[in-house]
Amino acid sequence: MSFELPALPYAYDALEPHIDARTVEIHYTKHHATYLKNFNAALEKHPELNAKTTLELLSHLDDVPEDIRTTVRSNGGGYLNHNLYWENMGPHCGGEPKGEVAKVIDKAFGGFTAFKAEMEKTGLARLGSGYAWFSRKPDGTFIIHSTLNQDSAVSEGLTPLLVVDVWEHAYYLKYQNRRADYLASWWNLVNWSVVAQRLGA
Ligand code: MN3
Repeated sequence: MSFELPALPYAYDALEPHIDARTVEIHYTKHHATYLKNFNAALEKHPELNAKTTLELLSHLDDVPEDIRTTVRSNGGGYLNHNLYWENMGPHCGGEPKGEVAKVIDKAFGGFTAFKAEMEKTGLARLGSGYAWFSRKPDGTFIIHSTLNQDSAVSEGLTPLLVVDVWEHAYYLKYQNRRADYLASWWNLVNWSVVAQRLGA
């Protein structure tokens, strides 16, 4: 068994003008696809792992055979993190969260404005490459945090609700080094109904 690239839930140009079509195309067909290819190649060496899901592998890295553990961590992480990233964006999205998501954000962060500021600050503070996340902890509380390179929130025992890729490949063509501008514009793409689904799951 091998994992597959999920179909992008919109056209390459659907995230314009916030993320340009060329960036989406390269990011999805080259970066994301390469993580997947390397992840599958590593798993081929261990057919005994066939029945495991990506989530199971990444949330129990210590159980992954040592000879492929680093590859699973970075390339399996790259595969899963991008799946989550594409899914939690879309055209005609953005705006403010509603319902249960809004309640959680108000309670944990003191409102949407403070939540946004914290996510942006966390994304900006991520030295080098990585992700900023809004996740649920095992104790049911919520956290905004970042991970380095392709490390995944799930490997830290967290349940990801919303993620933004802050690798330069996610924004460089349009924004060059201006990660802050990318993050500020990115809110126009957030698909809050996906966040609500993840919160309910
Ligand atoms: Mn990326």
